[in-house]
This record gives sequence, C-alpha cells and structure tokens, in this order.
Amino acid sequence: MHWWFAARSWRWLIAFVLLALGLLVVPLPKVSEGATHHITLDAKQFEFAPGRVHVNQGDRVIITLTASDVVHGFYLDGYGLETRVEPGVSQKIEFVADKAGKFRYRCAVNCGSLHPFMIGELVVDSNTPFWRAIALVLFAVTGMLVYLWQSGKTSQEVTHGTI
Ligand SMILES: [Cu+2]
Repeated sequence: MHWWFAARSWRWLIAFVLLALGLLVVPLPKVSEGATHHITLDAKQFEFAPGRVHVNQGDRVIITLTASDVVHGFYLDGYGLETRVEPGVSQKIEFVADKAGKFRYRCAVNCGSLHPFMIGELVVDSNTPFWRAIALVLFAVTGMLVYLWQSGKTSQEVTHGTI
C-alpha cells in the first residue's frame, strides 16, 4: 500500500467518524415534539379574524374556519391547503406547521368587491434550539482543525518523500 493511499483513507476515516458523531450529537428536528394550537378563524367580508396567526415550527395546527356572512374560502400559501366555508357550517383544517416562514392565507371564493384584499398571515417561527446551533459550529470547527492538521501532516510527508 502506498503511503499516500494510507494518508487519504486515514483522513476519510476521521471525516466519517466526525460525521457520525455529529449526527448523534445533532438530532434531526422532531415534528412530533410541537404543541397543538386550536385556532378559530372567522371569515367575513372582507377580512379574517384573527388576521395573523403565530405558531412554532413542528406545531400541530387545528383551524376551525367559520363564515359569518357569505360563502368564503381559505387557501394557505406554501402549504397548499384549501377549503370552502359556508355560513353556519364550520370547517376543520388540520396540519403540522413543518415549514418555517411567513405564509399568507387568503379567501379562495369570490365573495365581493374587496375579495382580493381578504388576506391574513401565518407566521411559523423556526424552532432550532440554541444548543443545536452551538453543536453544529463545534462540529464544523473540529472537522476543520482535523482537516488542517491532517493536510499539514500530508504535506510534511510529501516533503519527506521528495527528499
Ligand atoms: Cu372572499
């Protein structure tokens, strides 16, 4: 076995072990750990009440949609959820807010002159805990140091080899 092959596989082995450790230390976000939000959303000409809904990423959201005057609709951007609600007959929409960001919900049934302005906003806060970010940074720095250390060693070996 050539020396360079040994050096390379050694480096790959370290990279692999670090990656495995990193995956152990940094667990993937669990969708099931979120809270459940029951939200009653009333649609009327020409607004939703509440006009803004705030949840955390991974939360289960159960929206009870009502219409207090005419037939309205509900369409949630980003999640592609859609329903139609008639006065007196409430509708349930249930989903897990797994995407972080701001998503507009809008009326999906033409309910009158100001229908295009019937827009609300769902805010989904990212729930990456602080320690998880720290672990990621430590993992990256350790990996970089090991890499630099290994490449320094290899260049020394190269120098020795050419002499
Ligand atoms: Cu409408």
